[in-house]
Amino acid sequence: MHLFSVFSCCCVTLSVADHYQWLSNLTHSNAVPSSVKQKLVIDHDGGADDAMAIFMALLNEKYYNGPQVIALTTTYGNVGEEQAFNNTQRILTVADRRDVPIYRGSAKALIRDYETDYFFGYDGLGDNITDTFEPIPAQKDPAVIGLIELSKKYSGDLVIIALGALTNIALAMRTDPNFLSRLSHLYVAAGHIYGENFKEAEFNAYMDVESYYIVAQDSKPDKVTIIPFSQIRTYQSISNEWRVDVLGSIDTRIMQAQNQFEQKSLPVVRYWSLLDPAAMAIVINENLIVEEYRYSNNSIIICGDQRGINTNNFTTKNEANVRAIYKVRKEPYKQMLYDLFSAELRTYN
Ligand SMILES: *[C@@H]1O[C@H](CO)[C@@H](O)[C@H](O)[C@H]1NC(C)=O
Ligand SMILES: *[C@@H]1O[C@H](CO)[C@@H](O)[C@H](O)[C@H]1NC(C)=O
Ligand SMILES: *[C@@H]1O[C@H](CO)[C@@H](O)[C@H](O)[C@H]1NC(C)=O
Ligand SMILES: *[C@@H]1O[C@H](CO)[C@@H](O)[C@H](O)[C@H]1NC(C)=O
Ligand SMILES: *[C@@H]1O[C@H](CO)[C@@H](O)[C@H](O)[C@H]1NC(C)=O
Ligand SMILES: [Ca+2]
Repeated sequence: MHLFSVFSCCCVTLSVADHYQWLSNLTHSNAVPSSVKQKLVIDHDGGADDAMAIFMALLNEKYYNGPQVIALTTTYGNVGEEQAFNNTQRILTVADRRDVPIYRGSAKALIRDYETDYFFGYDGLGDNITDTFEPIPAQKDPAVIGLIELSKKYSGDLVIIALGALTNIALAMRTDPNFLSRLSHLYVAAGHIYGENFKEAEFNAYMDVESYYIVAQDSKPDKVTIIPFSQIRTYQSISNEWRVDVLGSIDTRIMQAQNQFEQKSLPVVRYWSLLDPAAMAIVINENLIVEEYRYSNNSIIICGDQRGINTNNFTTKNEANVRAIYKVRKEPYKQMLYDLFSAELRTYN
């Protein structure tokens, strides 16, 4: 789906990790108990998959007493940052949550930019040109400052989920060395676990390779969970029919909008396997969705023709920098999606 040009530069040499060596395969985690005290910030790149993840978080807050969504921060990837900002306003308008603050983030990678993929249409939301939105002004502070300030205000209670290029997160980590330690948890939806079927760079990781590298370097296994797209595609590949006929038939304004947002991408896939909603499902109820995680010495290759490929040396917690989601459950995920998107119908019946 994505073609990448070879880029070589002045780099340190990184070894490719031995991918399937692991010492510990503990199942279940209770590292991140869901709590009403928790606050959630979603850093996203404005695609239809981001829209679905945002809707899930807002519905979970409203109908299941889930963490309060206290801000959305914008990055680039599926579309440019300005379009992501516009899309954020549309998404919040559809959800009737125009009160959620928007912080605008970086529009470019730290070092090298790549073309957006337009997988969800030129505007990232299915190219329905008749759609309009009432503007929501952005916060004065840029996303990096917003993230750092919110981590202070809600010290110990803030969960951040990153759904696009990692520039904002890397900048926040390097701007304030205590940023990560104040978070409750950081979930990073990016990268692959390298393997037979996943030999290419993953899109979000590739959009800012240096930022991924920084985030991995500064991570701690208690604080950072990586959600590799390879694992979602392997374990949560859902039939297009289910997405269209079952989930898509839920008769709410939000699902109708979501169907429109995916109108460019749905017809071209047989299986529906989107990273962002799958990652949000893990944030919402990790114990329901995650079957297995592994500690990993996780990084990314910066140089040469393997640029953007992740390294995952599975190891003990002591030697790991992240916890990587390894296996996820499909049926509870589908049930969660169905429950969330139909919650408002049940409430009024
Ligand atoms: C993986 O990590 C272990 C433990 O630190 C180390 O002994 C081994 O050399 C690493 N393998 C690779 C390929 O980096
Ligand atoms: C670890 O993996 C092995 C091999 O797949 C399996 O037999 C064992 O039950 C697993 N242990 C745990 C705690 O999941
Ligand atoms: C974003 O919305 C503004 C205001 O409607 C518009 O002027 C601008 O062209 C839009 N940007 C993009 C990239 O569509
Ligand atoms: C575009 O949006 C309008 C207004 O929301 C809607 O009525 C129309 O059905 C949409 N068009 C398509 C092709 O989805
Ligand atoms: C982690 O991997 C990097 C290469 O990606 C290697 O330099 C480092 O020694 C590894 N650390 C451990 C603890 O395995
Ligand atoms: Ca995304």
